[in-house]
Amino acid sequence: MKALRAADLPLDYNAVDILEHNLPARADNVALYSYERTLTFREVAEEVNRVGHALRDLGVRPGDVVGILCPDRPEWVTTFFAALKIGAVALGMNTLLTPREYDYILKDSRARVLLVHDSLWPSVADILDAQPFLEQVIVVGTPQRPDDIVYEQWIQGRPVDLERSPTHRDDFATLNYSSGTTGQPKGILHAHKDLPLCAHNWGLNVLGLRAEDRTFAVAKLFFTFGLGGNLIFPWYVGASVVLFSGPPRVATNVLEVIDRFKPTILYNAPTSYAAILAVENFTEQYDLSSLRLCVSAGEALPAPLWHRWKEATGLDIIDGIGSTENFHIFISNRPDDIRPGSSGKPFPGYEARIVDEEFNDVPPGEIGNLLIRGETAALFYLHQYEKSRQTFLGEWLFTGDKYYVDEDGYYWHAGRSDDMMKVGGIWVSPVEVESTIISHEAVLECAVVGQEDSAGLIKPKAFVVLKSGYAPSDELAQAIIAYCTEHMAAYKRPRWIEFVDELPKTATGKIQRFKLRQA
Ligand code: 3UK
Repeated sequence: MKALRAADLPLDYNAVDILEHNLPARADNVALYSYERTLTFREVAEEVNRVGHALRDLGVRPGDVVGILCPDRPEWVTTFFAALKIGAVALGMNTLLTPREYDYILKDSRARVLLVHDSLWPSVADILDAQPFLEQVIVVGTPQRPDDIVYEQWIQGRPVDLERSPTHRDDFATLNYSSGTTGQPKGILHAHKDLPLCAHNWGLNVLGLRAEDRTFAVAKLFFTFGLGGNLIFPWYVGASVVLFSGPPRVATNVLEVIDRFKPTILYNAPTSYAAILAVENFTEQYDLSSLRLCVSAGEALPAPLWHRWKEATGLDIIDGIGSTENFHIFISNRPDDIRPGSSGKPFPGYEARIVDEEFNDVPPGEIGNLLIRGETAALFYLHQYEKSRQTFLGEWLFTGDKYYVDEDGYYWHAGRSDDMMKVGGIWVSPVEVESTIISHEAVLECAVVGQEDSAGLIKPKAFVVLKSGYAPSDELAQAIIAYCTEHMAAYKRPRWIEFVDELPKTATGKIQRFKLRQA
């Protein structure tokens, strides 16, 4: 399993090649399935060229930013590749943000053109007039203002061939905003080279994607987990993708898409695996037999959940840790080498170190800060000099994750640097406590944060969402605490349990422990 290196790519590489290398050999194969349209590779490539002409006509030049605020639909994909092909930067925007956040991102990114779906119009209507950099809005669907251009008309009659911009492999291709625990979201740019490197080194070498596969991601294309897994990697190997434009939070939506479009690979986040498992008789109601493999990322997948999924579906889940900073996954389990509950091992293309606060390597079994060296790391956070210097440490990237390695070389996530607790002078990972609590029969979801006790010392507190059929009570709280004492070192047990209806989460499904700490 040899890693693809940046130096293996030609200097004048453009990542639109990931789409176009499928022509002519696979031109008439289906590239994209969706409720809206089904498109072959040829049809996608031709529409990409039309959009490319349309963007150039608007004056979009190499290096300019093109915003995409649209559900996962064909127009998302064609605009994305068109931007890359003409040397512009595609900004995939989270569809779940507030007007204030869109205002910040449009200004910070300097986007000159914005593709917006009419369903998302209300979120930007009030902020579009006051944009110093934005020049043109393209609407997918019904136009909202007299000067807005409608996508269909915009591309109509344009030539179906277009010359590639001779981008350098290090030119920027994508921009994504990642929300931190504090402050404004951070703009993260990736170069053309990062896309084939991730596709090759994880999608092909680790996951084992092949041309016969059909992928489906619950994670949307605006998130690099979805973008890589459900567009870039499958097309890199000639496989097809299933796009779903609706809300993925509803587990039955996800099940319906699988039942109807028959993907072979499912990318999902742990929370959503749990939500599917909570749907009664889901394996009888929906046909999941097309699936051969599942992937989990975004947060740690607790071992009990891995086993419950395996028991219910017979399918393995490949858990891997990735980040927007690295574009995608950099430590991963493998189809033939899975340790449930762990993130697996680094694979060719990435190296990992686990270090203490002075950057000395810590011995196996000891928790430290995870550093990653690989050629897909971003170089900086846009307009955030100080945060950039704390994260991008030359060749090494400070992930902000706490990890330890077991005696067999598997990496175990132990929370974020800022979520860790010192309890009685010893590190306690909220993730470990959570995975014990979640294995209790009454618990659907939980989050553990540190809270000061009467002596001002930090102790774990658990926020628990119960499964339907269970009601909050003091008895149940005590039973869960007793269960924890039985199943792990007693000092790690939660001292308090608070029952809640739901946990605060980011748009991408990560539990926001900092919100619980503040509460
Ligand atoms: C956490 C995980 C434990 C971890 C992502 C796959 O999540 C992605 O990107 P983000 O920038 O967040 C990165 C942070 O999320 N995390 C992600 N995966 C795991 N923790 N186990 C995991 N398997 O704290 C990491 O630093 O939103 C995931 C591919 C692309 C991505 N962007």
